[in-house]
Amino acid sequence: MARLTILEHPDPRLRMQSQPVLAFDGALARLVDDLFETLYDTRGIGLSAPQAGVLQQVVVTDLSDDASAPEVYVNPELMLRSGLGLVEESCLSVPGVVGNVVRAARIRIRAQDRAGELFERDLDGMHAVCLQHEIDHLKGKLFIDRLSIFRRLRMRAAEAVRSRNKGESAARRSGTG
Ligand code: GNR
Ligand code: NI
Repeated sequence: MARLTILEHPDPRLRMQSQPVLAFDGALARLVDDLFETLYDTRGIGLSAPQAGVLQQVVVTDLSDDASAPEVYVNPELMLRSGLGLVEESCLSVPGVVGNVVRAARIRIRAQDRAGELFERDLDGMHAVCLQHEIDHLKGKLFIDRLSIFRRLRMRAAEAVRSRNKGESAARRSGTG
Protein backbone atom coordinates (compact mmCIF):
# COMPACT_ATOMS: atom_id res chain seq x y z
CA MET A 1 0.00 0.00 0.00
CA ALA A 2 1.07 3.56 -0.56
CA ARG A 3 0.01 6.94 0.63
CA LEU A 4 -0.93 9.03 -2.41
CA THR A 5 -0.22 12.74 -2.88
CA ILE A 6 -3.41 14.79 -2.84
CA LEU A 7 -3.68 17.44 -5.56
CA GLU A 8 -4.61 20.92 -4.42
CA HIS A 9 -6.70 23.66 -6.05
CA PRO A 10 -5.95 25.21 -8.59
CA ASP A 11 -4.40 22.05 -10.09
CA PRO A 12 -6.10 21.64 -13.53
CA ARG A 13 -6.51 17.89 -13.02
CA LEU A 14 -9.11 18.63 -10.31
CA ARG A 15 -11.22 20.20 -13.09
CA MET A 16 -11.22 17.20 -15.42
CA GLN A 17 -13.93 14.59 -15.94
CA SER A 18 -12.99 11.14 -14.59
CA GLN A 19 -13.49 8.07 -16.78
CA PRO A 20 -15.61 5.02 -15.92
CA VAL A 21 -13.75 1.96 -14.63
CA LEU A 22 -14.01 -0.92 -17.12
CA ALA A 23 -11.55 -3.45 -15.67
CA PHE A 24 -12.08 -4.76 -12.12
CA ASP A 25 -8.54 -6.04 -11.85
CA GLY A 26 -5.51 -5.95 -9.58
CA ALA A 27 -4.71 -2.37 -10.55
CA LEU A 28 -8.15 -1.26 -9.33
CA ALA A 29 -7.72 -3.22 -6.08
CA ARG A 30 -4.37 -1.50 -5.51
CA LEU A 31 -5.87 1.93 -6.24
CA VAL A 32 -8.70 1.29 -3.74
CA ASP A 33 -6.22 0.16 -1.05
CA ASP A 34 -4.03 3.22 -1.65
CA LEU A 35 -7.04 5.56 -1.51
CA PHE A 36 -8.04 4.06 1.86
CA GLU A 37 -4.51 4.38 3.23
CA THR A 38 -4.48 8.02 2.13
CA LEU A 39 -7.99 8.64 3.53
CA TYR A 40 -7.08 7.22 6.96
CA ASP A 41 -3.79 9.10 6.97
CA THR A 42 -5.50 12.44 6.32
CA ARG A 43 -8.47 11.69 8.63
CA GLY A 44 -10.94 12.63 5.91
CA ILE A 45 -14.40 11.09 5.55
CA GLY A 46 -14.18 10.50 1.80
CA LEU A 47 -11.67 10.58 -1.05
CA SER A 48 -11.98 10.39 -4.83
CA ALA A 49 -9.37 9.01 -7.25
CA PRO A 50 -8.98 12.28 -9.22
CA GLN A 51 -7.78 13.98 -6.01
CA ALA A 52 -4.81 11.63 -6.25
CA GLY A 53 -4.34 12.42 -9.95
CA VAL A 54 -6.06 9.22 -11.15
CA LEU A 55 -8.89 10.29 -13.47
CA GLN A 56 -11.12 7.27 -12.84
CA GLN A 57 -14.55 7.08 -11.24
CA VAL A 58 -13.53 5.61 -7.88
CA VAL A 59 -14.59 6.89 -4.43
CA VAL A 60 -13.83 5.58 -0.96
CA THR A 61 -15.49 6.72 2.27
CA ASP A 62 -15.39 5.93 5.97
CA LEU A 63 -17.66 7.97 8.21
CA SER A 64 -16.77 6.11 11.42
CA ASP A 65 -14.18 7.52 13.82
CA ASP A 66 -12.34 4.22 14.15
CA ALA A 67 -11.81 3.18 10.51
CA SER A 68 -14.51 0.53 10.91
CA ALA A 69 -16.82 1.44 8.01
CA PRO A 70 -14.88 1.43 4.73
CA GLU A 71 -17.09 1.80 1.63
CA VAL A 72 -16.09 1.65 -2.03
CA TYR A 73 -18.11 3.24 -4.84
CA VAL A 74 -16.93 2.53 -8.40
CA ASN A 75 -18.75 4.36 -11.24
CA PRO A 76 -21.27 5.90 -8.79
CA GLU A 77 -24.48 7.43 -10.16
CA LEU A 78 -27.02 9.61 -8.35
CA MET A 79 -30.40 7.96 -8.95
CA LEU A 80 -32.74 9.95 -6.66
CA ARG A 81 -32.48 12.99 -4.46
CA SER A 82 -34.94 14.58 -2.06
CA GLY A 83 -35.00 17.32 0.54
CA LEU A 84 -32.35 19.97 1.04
CA GLY A 85 -29.89 20.71 3.79
CA LEU A 86 -27.12 23.20 4.51
CA VAL A 87 -23.90 21.67 5.82
CA GLU A 88 -20.45 23.14 6.40
CA GLU A 89 -17.99 21.41 4.06
CA SER A 90 -14.24 21.28 3.67
CA CYS A 91 -12.05 19.52 1.12
CA LEU A 92 -8.61 17.94 1.30
CA SER A 93 -7.91 19.52 -2.11
CA VAL A 94 -8.85 23.03 -0.93
CA PRO A 95 -6.96 23.34 2.36
CA GLY A 96 -7.94 26.11 4.74
CA VAL A 97 -11.39 26.81 3.30
CA VAL A 98 -14.71 25.85 4.90
CA GLY A 99 -18.14 26.94 3.76
CA ASN A 100 -21.83 26.11 3.81
CA VAL A 101 -23.15 24.17 0.82
CA VAL A 102 -26.76 23.26 -0.04
CA ARG A 103 -27.12 19.56 -0.87
CA ALA A 104 -29.92 17.04 -1.22
CA ALA A 105 -30.75 15.60 2.20
CA ARG A 106 -31.39 12.06 0.93
CA ILE A 107 -30.03 10.32 -2.13
CA ARG A 108 -30.03 6.93 -3.80
CA ILE A 109 -26.71 5.84 -5.25
CA ARG A 110 -26.10 3.12 -7.81
CA ALA A 111 -22.49 1.98 -8.01
CA GLN A 112 -20.24 -1.04 -8.38
CA ASP A 113 -18.07 -2.52 -5.66
CA ARG A 114 -14.39 -3.37 -6.11
CA ALA A 115 -15.36 -6.69 -7.70
CA GLY A 116 -17.68 -5.03 -10.22
CA GLU A 117 -20.88 -6.11 -8.45
CA LEU A 118 -23.69 -3.55 -8.92
CA PHE A 119 -25.49 -2.25 -5.81
CA GLU A 120 -27.92 0.50 -4.81
CA ARG A 121 -27.85 2.30 -1.47
CA ASP A 122 -30.00 5.00 0.15
CA LEU A 123 -28.00 7.55 2.09
CA ASP A 124 -28.87 10.49 4.33
CA GLY A 125 -27.14 12.85 6.76
CA MET A 126 -23.38 13.28 6.43
CA HIS A 127 -23.24 10.12 4.32
CA ALA A 128 -25.37 11.77 1.62
CA VAL A 129 -23.35 15.01 1.81
CA CYS A 130 -20.08 13.13 1.46
CA LEU A 131 -21.16 11.11 -1.60
CA GLN A 132 -22.47 14.23 -3.37
CA HIS A 133 -19.15 15.98 -2.63
CA GLU A 134 -17.17 13.00 -4.02
CA ILE A 135 -19.34 12.59 -7.15
CA ASP A 136 -18.70 16.29 -7.81
CA HIS A 137 -14.95 15.53 -7.79
CA LEU A 138 -15.50 12.87 -10.49
CA LYS A 139 -17.07 15.62 -12.64
CA GLY A 140 -14.33 18.18 -12.02
CA LYS A 141 -16.44 20.20 -9.61
CA LEU A 142 -15.30 21.52 -6.20
CA PHE A 143 -17.40 22.56 -3.20
CA ILE A 144 -16.09 26.13 -3.54
CA ASP A 145 -18.04 26.33 -6.85
CA ARG A 146 -21.21 25.88 -4.78
CA LEU A 147 -20.55 28.63 -2.22
CA SER A 148 -22.60 31.83 -2.37
CA ILE A 149 -21.63 34.42 -4.99
CA PHE A 150 -20.59 36.80 -2.17
CA ARG A 151 -18.31 34.19 -0.69
CA ARG A 152 -16.75 33.36 -4.08
CA LEU A 153 -16.11 37.03 -4.90
CA ARG A 154 -14.41 37.46 -1.53
CA MET A 155 -12.26 34.35 -2.14
CA ARG A 156 -11.30 35.57 -5.61
CA ALA A 157 -10.22 38.95 -4.20
CA ALA A 158 -8.13 37.23 -1.53
CA GLU A 159 -6.53 34.98 -4.18
CA ALA A 160 -5.64 38.01 -6.32
CA VAL A 161 -3.93 39.70 -3.36
CA ARG A 162 -2.01 36.51 -2.59
CA SER A 163 -0.75 36.08 -6.16
CA ARG A 164 0.17 39.79 -6.39
CA ASN A 165 2.18 39.53 -3.17
CA LYS A 166 3.88 36.41 -4.51
CA GLY A 167 4.79 38.24 -7.75
CA GLU A 168 6.15 41.22 -5.81
CA SER A 169 8.38 39.13 -3.57
CA ALA A 170 9.65 37.17 -6.61
CA ALA A 171 10.45 40.45 -8.35
CA ARG A 172 12.23 41.69 -5.23
CA ARG A 173 14.35 38.51 -5.14
CA SER A 174 15.28 38.81 -8.82
CA GLY A 175 15.94 42.56 -8.52
CA THR A 176 13.30 43.47 -11.10
CA GLY A 177 10.89 44.98 -8.52
O1 GNR B 1 -12.84 15.02 4.90
C1 GNR B 1 -13.75 15.62 4.34
N1 GNR B 1 -14.75 16.15 5.08
C2 GNR B 1 -15.91 16.64 4.54
C3 GNR B 1 -16.73 17.42 5.37
C4 GNR B 1 -17.91 17.93 4.88
C5 GNR B 1 -18.29 17.67 3.59
C6 GNR B 1 -17.48 16.94 2.75
C7 GNR B 1 -16.30 16.41 3.23
S1 GNR B 1 -15.30 15.43 2.20
C8 GNR B 1 -13.73 15.80 2.87
C9 GNR B 1 -12.64 15.00 2.20
C10 GNR B 1 -12.59 15.38 0.75
O2 GNR B 1 -12.13 16.40 0.34
N2 GNR B 1 -13.12 14.51 -0.09
O3 GNR B 1 -13.17 14.80 -1.40
NI1 NI C 1 -13.07 16.98 -1.53
